Amino acid sequence: MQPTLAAKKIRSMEIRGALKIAVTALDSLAEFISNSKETDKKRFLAGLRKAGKILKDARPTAVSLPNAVDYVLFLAENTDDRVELVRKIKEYKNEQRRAIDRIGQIGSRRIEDGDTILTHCNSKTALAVLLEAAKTKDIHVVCTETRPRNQGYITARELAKAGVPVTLIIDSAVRRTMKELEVDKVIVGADTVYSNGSIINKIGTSQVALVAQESKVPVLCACETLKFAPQTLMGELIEIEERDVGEIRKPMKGVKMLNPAFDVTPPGYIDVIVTEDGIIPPYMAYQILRDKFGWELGKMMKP
Ligand code: RI2
Repeated sequence: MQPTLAAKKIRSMEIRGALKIAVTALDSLAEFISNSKETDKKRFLAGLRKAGKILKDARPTAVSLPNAVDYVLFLAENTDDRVELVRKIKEYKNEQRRAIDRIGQIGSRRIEDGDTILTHCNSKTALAVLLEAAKTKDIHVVCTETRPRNQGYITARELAKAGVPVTLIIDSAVRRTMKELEVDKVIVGADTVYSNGSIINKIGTSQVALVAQESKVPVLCACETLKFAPQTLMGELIEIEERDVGEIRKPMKGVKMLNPAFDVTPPGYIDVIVTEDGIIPPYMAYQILRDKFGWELGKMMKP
């Protein structure tokens, strides 16, 4: 898919989910590289950067998207072999697929037989944990609707299709349900992880986490390391996407509406982040950025 078309589909959320949009960007850039007739490396790279920017600008919050684009640019700058470049992009994409499977396996060990687990929105990564756990354990999943785009319906449908007992609730029923249904755990995905271990996820996640803490219910976040944000080490904040208020309802005379798509949950409200490299406390996010990606405090300051 051409970068402009891919960006359009990402913006409209026809293609959505933090990992899916990153993988779509990888596919789109691989196609761009394969189709490019540009023989001059400088001009080729300029074109690739432009395509990358179009994709990055599609949605501002999930860093998986710019991280994936930047990785392709890094590879492209360091090779003249475009066939090899496309092969490496595909390999990176497969790595992300393996990451989800691994998170599913690792995370499912934290789920116990008989658990009732609440999830918010639709995270393929969180779902991988639930589906893996359901293979060997009896679990019951509570899904929030996740207004205004109702991604919770997708989660509920997928779980029901897999034969997992599932209950759908409205977003404002989280506190009551946590107690009524004796929820044992909360599991969510993430769009971005800050270097201090805060997570950005679908709007409402921080409220769910707050209620979970009040009820002493552990919160698990299932998230690939691709979603860790290196720029936050240097104090950069991640923009929270404000979407069209038309997603909420028709305009009301004299009423202003706000439609933020994400919120930030501080690390104190999250018990663990399940990554493909293992389960970590959220405060270890800096270590992932340092040890896996080589981003080290003090060494990356621009003069
Ligand atoms: P996976 C989604 O954002 C949700 O916030 C979800 O928790 C997160 O991306 C991670 O999704 P949106 O695209 O990568 O629905 O785990 O706005 O699928």
